[in-house]
Amino acid sequence: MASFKRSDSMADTMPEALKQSRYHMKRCFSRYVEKGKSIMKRHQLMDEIKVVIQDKAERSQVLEGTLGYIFSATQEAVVIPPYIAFAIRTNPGFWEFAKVNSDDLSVEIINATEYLKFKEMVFDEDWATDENALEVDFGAYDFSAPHLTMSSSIGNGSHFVSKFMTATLSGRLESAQPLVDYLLSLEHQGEKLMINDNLNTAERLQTALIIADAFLSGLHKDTPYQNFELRFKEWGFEKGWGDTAERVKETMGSLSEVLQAPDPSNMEKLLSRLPIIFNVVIFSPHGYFGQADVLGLPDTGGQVVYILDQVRALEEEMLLRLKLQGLNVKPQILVVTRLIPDAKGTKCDQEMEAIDGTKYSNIVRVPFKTDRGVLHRWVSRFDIYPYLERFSQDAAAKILEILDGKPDLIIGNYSDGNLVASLMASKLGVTQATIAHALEKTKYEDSDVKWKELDPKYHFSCQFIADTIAMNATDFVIASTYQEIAGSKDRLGQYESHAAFTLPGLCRVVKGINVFDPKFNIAAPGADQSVYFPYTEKQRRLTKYHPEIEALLYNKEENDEHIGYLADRNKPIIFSMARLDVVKNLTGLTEWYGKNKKLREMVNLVIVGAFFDPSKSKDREESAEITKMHALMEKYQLKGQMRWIVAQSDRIRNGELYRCIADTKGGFVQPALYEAFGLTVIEAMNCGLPTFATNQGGPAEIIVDGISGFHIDPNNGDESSNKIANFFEKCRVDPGLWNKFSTEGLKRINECYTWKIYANKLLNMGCTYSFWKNLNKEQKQAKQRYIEMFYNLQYKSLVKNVPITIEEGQQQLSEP
Ligand code: UDP
Ligand code: LCN
Repeated sequence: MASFKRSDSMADTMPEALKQSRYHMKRCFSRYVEKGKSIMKRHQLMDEIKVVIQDKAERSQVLEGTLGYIFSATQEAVVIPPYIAFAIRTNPGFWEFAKVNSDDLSVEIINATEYLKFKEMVFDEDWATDENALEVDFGAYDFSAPHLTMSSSIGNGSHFVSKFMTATLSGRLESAQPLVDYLLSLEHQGEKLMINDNLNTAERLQTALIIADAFLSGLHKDTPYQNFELRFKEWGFEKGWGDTAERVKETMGSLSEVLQAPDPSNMEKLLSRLPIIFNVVIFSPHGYFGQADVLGLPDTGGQVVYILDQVRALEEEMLLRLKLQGLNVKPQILVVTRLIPDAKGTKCDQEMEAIDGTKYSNIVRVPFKTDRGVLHRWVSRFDIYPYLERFSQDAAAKILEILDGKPDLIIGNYSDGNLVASLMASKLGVTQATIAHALEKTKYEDSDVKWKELDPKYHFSCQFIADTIAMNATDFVIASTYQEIAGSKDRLGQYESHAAFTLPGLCRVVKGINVFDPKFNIAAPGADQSVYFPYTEKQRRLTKYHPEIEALLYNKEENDEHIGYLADRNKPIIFSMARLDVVKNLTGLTEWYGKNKKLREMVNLVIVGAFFDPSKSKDREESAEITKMHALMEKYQLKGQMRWIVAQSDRIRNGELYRCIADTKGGFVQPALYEAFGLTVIEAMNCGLPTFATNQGGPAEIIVDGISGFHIDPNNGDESSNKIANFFEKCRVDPGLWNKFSTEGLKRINECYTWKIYANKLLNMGCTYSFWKNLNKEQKQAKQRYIEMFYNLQYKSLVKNVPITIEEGQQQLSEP
């Protein structure tokens, strides 16, 4: 059999491969088309093969070469007898499509658009064959922009952008004029920075830098900028180069290098030192967004924790950079969210709230308004779309008032925040970043093609279009992990799923987003290390909480806060904490534990999440999970070995709770069916808890399996619970093993997952993409016009289908 290289295309190999196993394949393909039109996922295709080729050895032989590779790389297939079209993902971001005739096994290679049309035939034949069905192609505006080409480079965009920039600025000295113009444009509240009009050409700037360098060489390195500020001004230099002679010399050195012969490392260094970002606006509209008593309320979770920690880290880094730039400026960060008059005891009805642990950062709340007035009630993130345009206008006015000018960077969070950020950034001409946390599209199978069925509940048509608009409008995307962008070998990336998709009857997005666009960057969050620190740091331990935590874990009584009890307190505790969504799979973990005798004998189980009365939940899914949890405790008779504690919103105490679990030589388990990133994983690791986390999503990247923790397969409970049990069994004989995993987890965190690393990366990106945007003004403007048209013609009409909440005393208007 011909050997198959990963680089070979399907066009070359598929016909021959089918021919080689013609007898079996003909039977398989007949089975595929037997049931008529459908979409089949990889596992379904494989199941059919198992039925057709029952003999294991024979099956292995058929699947051992090229065919096996094609089937294992197939994400799905669309069946429309007699044809079957395969969507084959050869590598993250690389797709091929092939249409096979089941009668004669002939193969036609098709493109993404043809594949989408074929797929639409399953759902809406008239629309699929309508020549004038709306096609959206964002790629049409990107043809001249540089792109990455290797899967392994995805997510490292800013580094590549520096390379592309150097190419643009290279050559004759005049090619560097865009950089000079950019430097000339830098200012803060009307005060010029870096250079003034005396140095308005690359040549003049280069000469002045040589003179300045000679002058600086004669100064002591610590000489403050003020001592030579006047002389520099005469030469054409303004503030911003540095606080001391040494720093100024270094920054000027980088610029001189770039002017002489641009190289990416000096380019990156120079840009990261420029005074570009003073004020940042961060959008997280949906609320409840607050600092106390909001975790556990619907739709709030990691996103709130992430943003508050992000702000603290960002402000600290901005203060440091401004000092080093020699500027006496107070940076401001505003987190802009929704004001909810019906605040349920939280502070979400307050207009301004200073952010703890910062000097100048605030939460700003702006209410949702409609023609009927202010909306008092909370609305789910799925129903939020009708309020966003008005919100973005009201928020813009408020922000301009507070900042007394435009922000320098606008960051959106989640679909709603990213759309608002896009609207505002394009209106004000400000650099934009987006953060998704979790994109909804991949969470629900076939959510695009089945949008009509799902829309009444989720309004995915609005969401997917809003997401596509924001991804294209933004200057850069901040992802927490590689898999969020481009998935893994087997799993589709969250962004990647927007590369080409279709909403039959509405629009066919033939090029949504390209994961090879250098706008994608990975900057993983951290956990607040003043809250989540190792259990071994005895002096810092918050012993005042110990009696409360002791009662929470061990007292025998059942009350509103905890049910179940731990009879044997000498056993280690395995711990998990999350919102009680189905996807978090806390009930799955409970079931694994219930079933695994050895694990039950070895350790106790403590779960934190939700509350106990299912009828009190606003969320159907949560309510069903609560009921299931009670049933499992009953079924497996877990009382005595398991404690279920209600959601805990005091994060300081939660930090100590993780450490108390570590005191028992226990572990943390994150069993989610899918987790976008998983903050609890890094919180636990920061506290020194050996961690077992899902291999589906972000945690698979955070933990190196068997070194800094363990991966567990949420779809294979027995294997996972045995993996946990085996670890604790080994620890009984070798206590050093527990310490090893505790230490290695911490090491991994400090190397890769801290807010300090994050803030540094984020500010560097802000600077890099602000300049990059400037270099590509025309292309960006053209794309922006296309986005506006899509927004106005498509998105806005979809939003009209989302009902507006009518509150008591408000009149139903004829038009929503
Ligand atoms: N959390 C909490 N109390 C709870 C459940 C969760 O404080 O009862 C916190 C948890 O410590 C973490 C965040 O909520 O900081 C959850 O973030 P994660 O990324 O794990 O999941 P998400 O909820 O965002 O999907
Ligand atoms: C949302 C999620 O689902 C989590 O996986 C993340 O950790 C969290 O946001 C913070 O980004």
